[in-house]
Amino acid sequence: MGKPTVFVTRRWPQSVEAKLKTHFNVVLNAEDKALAPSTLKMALAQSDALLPTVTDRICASVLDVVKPRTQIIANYGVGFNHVDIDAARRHGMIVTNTPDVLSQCTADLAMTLMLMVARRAGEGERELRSGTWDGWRPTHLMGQKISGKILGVVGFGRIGRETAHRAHFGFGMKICVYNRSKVDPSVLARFNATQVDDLDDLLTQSDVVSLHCPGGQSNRHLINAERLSKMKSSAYLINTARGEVVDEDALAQALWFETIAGAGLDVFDGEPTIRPALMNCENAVLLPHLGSATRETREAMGFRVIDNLVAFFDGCEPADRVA
Ligand code: 8YV
Repeated sequence: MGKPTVFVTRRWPQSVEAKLKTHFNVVLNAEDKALAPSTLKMALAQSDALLPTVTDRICASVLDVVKPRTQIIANYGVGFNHVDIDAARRHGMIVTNTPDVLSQCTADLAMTLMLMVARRAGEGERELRSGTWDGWRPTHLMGQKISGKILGVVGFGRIGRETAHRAHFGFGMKICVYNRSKVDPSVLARFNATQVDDLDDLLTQSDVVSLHCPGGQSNRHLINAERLSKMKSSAYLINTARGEVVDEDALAQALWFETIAGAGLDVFDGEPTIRPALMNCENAVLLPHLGSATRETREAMGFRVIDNLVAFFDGCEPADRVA
């Protein structure tokens, strides 16, 4: 039997593409632009595996191919809310993701956003680059201290825990956790964390709220106008999870009227299009989905996809099967 054909929807780090080619016939997207649904359908009809990213909407209508050749959708990324899992199952395809390898870097970015927004780093950089900084003064761009404050972590999976670790051991923050299921007390004890059963309890007491739950329908607008109104006026919201978890119109209102102090966002509903209302908020730090964007992590994500594919085509269960 010849090598399986795998269709890669975006360019990957060179070393990963090279390794991929040693195992498979690889079809690359030379232009590295997000693909049209018709191209994704063609890929499903002609390739043994589809290797998508967050920029590909693998919805029911894309998966509805008369004779799909694809048996495995091996996602490059931990979040897979852009893949319709039920539809993939119906078409007899399995789905894998890339957990673990991006937890540390995504947590680092949550800390980056937390510090940038609380210390007004984005505002300061914009001021300096625009040539309007007129020198040091005691009241210039005063922000808030992060050390010793209360961090509310929403979703206590791998990335939430890595963020808690950095915040607690690096910045002496007290950790409050909200999670769908009960977290093992020994895990909470590692960070001296407390778990609350009601999200509102976390929102009312936290100085920083950091989102680490999955996207998808069940968490859509988890943070809405009502929930934002529970936050302290001095508090910050950090989102490195998925844009849809936050009602961004409500968030823009809260930022504009300063009912919360600021937000640090790495992900957006409908990205890469950003709501003008958010763009206009000086108290928001906005990054272009950089959570896992280090060479080490992006390579590790690719190698993890390869491990899943090799296992699958060898007739074994891939380690990171999610459906
Ligand atoms: C990825 C992410 O870079 O893995 C995820 O879920 O959000 C990002 O860090 C992106 O999703 C790749 O598909």
